[in-house]
Amino acid sequence: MNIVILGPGAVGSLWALKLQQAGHQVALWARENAPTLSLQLAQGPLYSFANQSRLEIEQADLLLVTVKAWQVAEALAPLVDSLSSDTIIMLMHNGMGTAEQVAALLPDNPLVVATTTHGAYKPSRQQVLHTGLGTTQLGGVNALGKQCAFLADVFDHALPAAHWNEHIEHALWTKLAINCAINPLTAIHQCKNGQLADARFAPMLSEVSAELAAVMQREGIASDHAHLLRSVMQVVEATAENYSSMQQDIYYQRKSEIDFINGYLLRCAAKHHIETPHNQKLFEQIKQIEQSWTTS
Ligand code: KPL
Repeated sequence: MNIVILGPGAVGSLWALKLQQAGHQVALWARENAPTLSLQLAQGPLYSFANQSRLEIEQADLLLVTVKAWQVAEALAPLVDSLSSDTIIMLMHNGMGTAEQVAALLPDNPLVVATTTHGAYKPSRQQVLHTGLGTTQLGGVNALGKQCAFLADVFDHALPAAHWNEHIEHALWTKLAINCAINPLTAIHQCKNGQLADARFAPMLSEVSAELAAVMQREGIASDHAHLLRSVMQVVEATAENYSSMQQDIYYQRKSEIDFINGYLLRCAAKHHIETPHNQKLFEQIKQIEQSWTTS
């Protein structure tokens, strides 16, 4: 396939290398103004990729969007006129709420969303490390996207395991619940994920999960509080030594994904007239931290 990766951060670069090694024609669309960019996996060989090539965009069978949720609409806008309506758009990032934005920008394109638990880290502009084996779930958003189940084989061949999920919104909501609980708390307390196992965080983690379960049920996603809390605690344990992406964003004073994580939950809760004070509190605390950078 002709594949363009929009936003080759850690996860995007990992997929760029793995898809290229699996035999696909892969190009990048990064912010850097350079005709080519090189990437290497750990100490492996350096691979060169075309960058910011309009021709590659016009010929793309798949555009894999791996920028952060808040960057999706802005990053896609300049490419809209060059994209064919046959190009599959695949979104892969934390949080929810961007599929609606992309559907408005590109209403005729097949739209697919993906969620992955692979760990990736980019210690420099060229090098990417695969820090944790995971799984990737893909699923269609619109009618054309739902016909793209073959992509699971493409992704599974490049970096196993990948599965097609007919109910991808279930997987996205479960991931959202995990991110709503872990990300803001680790960012506010500037701690590793594993430290959330401390008893002082138990009431907050439980309340956040209960609010998520209530909103999910109204959104038609089968879920219960105990099951969600278990999923959160499993990730706390499995990623105990990691810093969450929001902890890192706040540490480096970068804009966080809060609007598409707890912020998305708050928008859904408001639609259903459900009170979600604990998610609201976490949302406001992160917003306050972000605002303190511009006012100080
Ligand atoms: O997705 C994550 C993130 O950091 O954004 C978790 C699952 C919390 C792992 O750190």
